[in-house]
Amino acid sequence: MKKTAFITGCTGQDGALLSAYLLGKGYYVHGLKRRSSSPNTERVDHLYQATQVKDRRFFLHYGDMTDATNLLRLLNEVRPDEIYNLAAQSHVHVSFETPEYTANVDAMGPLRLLEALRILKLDAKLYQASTSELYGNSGPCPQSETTPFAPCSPYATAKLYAYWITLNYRQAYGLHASNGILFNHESPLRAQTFVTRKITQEVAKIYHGTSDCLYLGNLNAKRDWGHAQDAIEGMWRIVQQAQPGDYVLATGQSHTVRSFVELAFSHIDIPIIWEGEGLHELGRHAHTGKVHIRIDPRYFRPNEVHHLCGDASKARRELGWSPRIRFEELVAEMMKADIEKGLRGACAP
Ligand code: NAP
Ligand code: F7E
Repeated sequence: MKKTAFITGCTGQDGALLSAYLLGKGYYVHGLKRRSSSPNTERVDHLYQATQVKDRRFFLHYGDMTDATNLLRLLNEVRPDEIYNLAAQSHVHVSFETPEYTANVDAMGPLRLLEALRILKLDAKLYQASTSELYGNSGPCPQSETTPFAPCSPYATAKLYAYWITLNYRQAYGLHASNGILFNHESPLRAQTFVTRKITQEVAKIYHGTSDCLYLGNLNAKRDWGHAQDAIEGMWRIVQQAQPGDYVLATGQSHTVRSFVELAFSHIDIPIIWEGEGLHELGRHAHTGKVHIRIDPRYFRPNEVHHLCGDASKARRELGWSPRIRFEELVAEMMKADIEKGLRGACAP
């Protein structure tokens, strides 16, 4: 029998990729979408259209993680086999500006889902989108499932509550509820305010001559950047386990923002040299001397996480999961996609 999945955050990067992945496996997919005055379903519109004619397996429902009765009603109507809670105010920097809202969505939202499961006595497996931000600057790299948490932002603190309440409900009520502790994962669908996509989009604009300078914050932060498609497969594998659990999904390699920038520029044959320090640092075209990167203090955070790099040994061992797409391939794919969008005129600011 075909399985049914309920995906919150289905209009985001991961939600769109997961929807496509599960539809490809023959699932019925029900996604939660927020009411918005401007379009917010662009990442899934093609899936919706492709499944409307003779193979109606993709459904979108209005809802919000701050609305408990809406979630309760939808879960009662859909009665899914699997729930993927991907909805979140997912931007770390923005969470310093909107801490209460972030807590409501990212901490209380998962609680509302868990309560709905308990009240409805739903026998569904739940995936909670936990994050490497839980570790903050807690200690040595690489971080694994046993590394202590020390969240450094309202986002990470809200996600810490979500992590523990998922684990509590598993222990207290026997729910099949699991945490995926995912390190940064990217794709051409990544939102434009995250640093990787911001870089590839701006470098593509420089290539097309519609921009000449990229403004960034901390160039020295290090992240374990994997591909979102690999992350999606890991999420699904976590949910397929006979027993619930908590798993790190990561590549085990980290890179600085600076090296991401250099690699992105290399795709348009611009070698970068760096000059100056701190707010006065800049990146120049090594041959023409033109300045292509400047620092803007607006992009520094009140509290920074300096280095994240994950140890996914448990996922390799128990899930048979390993990342397939290398960092260099990820950057190449994102650059190619943004350059092509620019050619089609979709790269306008
Ligand atoms: P994303 O692109 O920002 O997508 C977030 C999704 O949540 C969007 O569909 C968004 O809807 C929805 N959403 C936001 N607030 C909501 C609310 N109040 N009610 C209902 N839906 C709401 O994030 P992502 O990169 O796909 O990440 C997916 C999940 O994994 C998030 O929980 C994130 O915190 C977590 N995570 C991500 C990474 C990563 O590197 N990508 C790593 C670790 C964990 P709109 O489209 O309407 O904005
Ligand atoms: O920042 C630095 C910034 O916003 C990465 C989310 O998916 O992954 C993501 O959170 C680094 C930080 O991602 C700019 O200071 C420099 O050190 O792309 P980001 P993030 O904060 O790591 C985790 C795992 C999640 O869970 C989150 O949901 O890049 N940085 N200059 C900049 N960052 C941004 N956004 N913009 C800049 O101009």
